[in-house]
Amino acid sequence: MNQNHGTTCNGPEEYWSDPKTHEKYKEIISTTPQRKGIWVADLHQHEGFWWSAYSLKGVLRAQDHFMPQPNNVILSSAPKSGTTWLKALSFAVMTRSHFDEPASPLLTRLAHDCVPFLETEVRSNPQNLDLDVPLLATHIPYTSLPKSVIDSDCKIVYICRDPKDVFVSLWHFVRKMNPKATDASASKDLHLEDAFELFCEGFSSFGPYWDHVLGYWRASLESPEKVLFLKYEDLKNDTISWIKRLAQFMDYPFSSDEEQKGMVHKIVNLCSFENLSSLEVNKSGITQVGTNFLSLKNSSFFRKGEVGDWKNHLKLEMAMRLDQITEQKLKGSGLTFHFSSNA
Ligand code: PAP
Repeated sequence: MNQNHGTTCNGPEEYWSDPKTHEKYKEIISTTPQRKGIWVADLHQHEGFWWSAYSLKGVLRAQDHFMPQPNNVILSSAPKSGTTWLKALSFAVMTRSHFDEPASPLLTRLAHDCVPFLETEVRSNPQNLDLDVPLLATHIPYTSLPKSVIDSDCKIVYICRDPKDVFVSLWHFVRKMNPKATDASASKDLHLEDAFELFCEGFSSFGPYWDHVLGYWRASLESPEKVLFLKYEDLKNDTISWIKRLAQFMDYPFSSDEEQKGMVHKIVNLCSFENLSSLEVNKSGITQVGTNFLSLKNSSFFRKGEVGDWKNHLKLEMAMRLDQITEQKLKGSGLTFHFSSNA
């Protein structure tokens, strides 16, 4: 894969380190409302969402400079909604002709090393792949995406998940983070109840969660040819059908010959939680977020991979409260999560 993943930026690479640009973004960020949220550093409010300063800088940069290629497919999600899985599946679909020669890069690389984020540098393997795969990922809410993406022909695949499972996944994840930056501190003592309040209030990285989901939901209704909207639970329930739909949407449809030869099943198995979480790279590798912001064990992206693990963490009244918020926020949108709090 080449360094740009089939993607170009409008301007020299130096914009990342240009002192004037750096100062401009620092200035914008310093004027935003700032508070504690579910993250290792304070969150900043910008365009209706809460971001870490690191992500916000990346978003501002992307808004100013990112130019997609028409064949780019952008995999979008709020954190802990199924990003890693969607990256693996989409990458496997697009690179299936390379599976046996030698073997899929997914066997030796974290999915985040195969599909880069638009706004942040998250990687454990500094070597680029020599396959040119036009995939990118982002956690940026729809309304804050670079205008160049909205105006382009590139497609967007969005994945969302039951907010109760997102919250539980996020709480576990943040507690495992090991920040190196001086303005950050570890969250291993963050109590579930405190984190729950913050999540309900929308004070989570890229939150409020519901606003993130609704932005893409509305876009998928307006432009179904541009935005494919997926739910983690549907993907779990019927992975085969949804992979076929995903492949079709990305313009990489399976031929009947491929289907007969079991290619779809091969991809499902390759990208299954059981398989990916058992690979050495995902058990023992370390990922860096930014050059010196924080480090994470690759295994922290693979915890349980189940629907409904919230039942092992949330009291019934907490689950009911989150469901009520979800119902209220999504009211009238046509989007529903059919997940009973006492199921
Ligand atoms: P990210 O936004 O930080 O990249 P993301 O991949 O969206 O995280 O979410 C991680 C969740 O996806 C974890 O859920 P859990 O905490 O409830 O277990 C992780 O286990 C789950 N996950 C990772 N890979 C897979 C997979 N192949 N199949 C199903 N779920 C997966």
